[in-house]
Amino acid sequence: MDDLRQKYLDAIAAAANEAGLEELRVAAVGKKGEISLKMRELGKMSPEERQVMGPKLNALKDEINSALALKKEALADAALNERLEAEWLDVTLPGRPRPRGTVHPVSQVTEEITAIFADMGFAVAEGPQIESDWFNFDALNIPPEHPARQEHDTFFMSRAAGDDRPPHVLRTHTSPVQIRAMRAQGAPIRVIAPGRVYRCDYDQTHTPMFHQVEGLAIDRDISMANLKWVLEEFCRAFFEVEGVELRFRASHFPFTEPSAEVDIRCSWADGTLKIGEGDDWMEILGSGMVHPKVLTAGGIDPDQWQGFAFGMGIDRLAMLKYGIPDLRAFFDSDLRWLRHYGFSALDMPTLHGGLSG
Ligand code: 2NM
Repeated sequence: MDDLRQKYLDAIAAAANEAGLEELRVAAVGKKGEISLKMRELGKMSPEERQVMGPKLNALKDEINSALALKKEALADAALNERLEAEWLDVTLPGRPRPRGTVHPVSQVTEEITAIFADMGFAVAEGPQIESDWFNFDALNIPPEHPARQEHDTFFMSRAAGDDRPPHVLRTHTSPVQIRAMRAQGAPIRVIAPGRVYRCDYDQTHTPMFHQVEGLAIDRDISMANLKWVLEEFCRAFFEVEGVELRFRASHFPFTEPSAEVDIRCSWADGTLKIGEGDDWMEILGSGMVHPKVLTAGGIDPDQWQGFAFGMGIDRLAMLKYGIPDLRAFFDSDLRWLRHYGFSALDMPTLHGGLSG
């Protein structure tokens, strides 16, 4: 009986899985198992023998049964641990792959500018990038022989041979959009016109395509004082600095009278730009009161209405605000540059949520 006991205890200890364990149970204590057969033999024994062997066999059966139960539990534990190990999951991983594209700084800054002026009641106007010379020049008080036509480095579209009409141009500013908005909407009007403009010029600080935003506010009694407040409010919000200071310098544009170029107070300590402090001034935009001839071209009576307009370069504003050194890299489509300077598509600029995250 000791041999039997040792044989089954060793086999149970060595069982690799539940199926093997079940085979052992059948072989030992199943209906026709070795121990069960031995118990059946008790009937043929003498009472004295039975009195000794009965309890021994019962004890052996109990011992084998409890060894089977313990081993079964151990095997179940091991199987569970194996599953837990295999089905391990890092719940801190992102649920979906991150989008790999980014928002271009020019798009980001355009959205920022739009949010600021929308808050002051300006709508966004759009127009064609290929313009007639009338909308791009004549309507803006730039007649054919005006020197500004040459200064604009205009791209001209070609005409079919024998077609003597003046060629269309790639718009050199977004002012033609303002003319179209005035003619479509009349006065009063408050719009900004952001978009692509084109000039045949390429060096460190010029690209043949760049981005401009122009603003226009016409009403009965709009003055330079309103212009000053709107531009100060814009700069405070855009550069996210409370103490902005602007300086208006008399200037000249064909489409405004009087005209002013606007500088912002800044410092250039250690080669880094700080807006709103220091002893330097940096030009950031052009502005003025819309010329009566321009109002007339826009279908608005200059004896009834007046207003201001301004224009600035979006690309340059993006460079200043986000410390981007080289303008030309803006339009190289270099993926490393785009990932470095690009914005998350979820950082939508709003005045309440913070313009730039
Ligand atoms: C500037 C400077 C000054 C301007 C003028 C107009 C329009 F169409 F209303 F007459 N829009 N923008 C303007 C005025 C643009 O850019 C430096």
